[in-house]
Amino acid sequence: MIMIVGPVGAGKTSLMNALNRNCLKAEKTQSICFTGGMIDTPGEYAQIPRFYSALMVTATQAKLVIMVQDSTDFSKPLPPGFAGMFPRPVTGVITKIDIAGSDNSKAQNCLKQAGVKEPYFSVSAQSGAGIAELTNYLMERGCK
Ligand SMILES: Nc1nc2c(ncn2[C@@H]2O[C@H](COP(=O)(O)OP(=O)(O)OP(=O)(O)O)[C@@H](O)[C@H]2O)c(=O)[nH]1
Ligand SMILES: [Mg+2]
Repeated sequence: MIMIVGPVGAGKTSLMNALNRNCLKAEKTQSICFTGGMIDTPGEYAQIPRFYSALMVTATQAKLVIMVQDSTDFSKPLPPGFAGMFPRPVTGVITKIDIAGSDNSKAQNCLKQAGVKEPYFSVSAQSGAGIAELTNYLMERGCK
């Protein structure tokens, strides 16, 4: 089981759908949701400290946490050291690399600030870029 966390609109549900080879269009996630071997979380849970404890408790049901950073929107930064709060290994995923103006190195910096260790995976749920590499990594760790 994998849990996906990150700010509102960062592309968590779209990433989950891409990993599940599901071409549904993502709707806004309203609550913590277990589907297809993954735990999708609403962005508010990563942005509002009142919700952190719910994320931490839910993470105990996952083997690995994916922390998502949008490469086109830096207006909702992850808190410094955020990854260190999770009781599970955290993998960084940079989303929306298909969009013009996407800034991969800035996104890497944000993940670093949030305490996420490399390697980072850069993906597009839209074009499918990077999804196979991330899937292999998750499979090697027995998470998929
Ligand atoms: N071009 C492009 N758009 C993307 C990509 N991933 C997500 N989006 C778009 O970004 C918007 C937000 O995506 P979601 O997957 O709903 O984001 P989320 O992180 O699940 O958001 P919450 O559920 O609100 O926390 C949607 O309009 C998606 O279509 C991508 O890789 N490329
Ligand atoms: Mg969502």
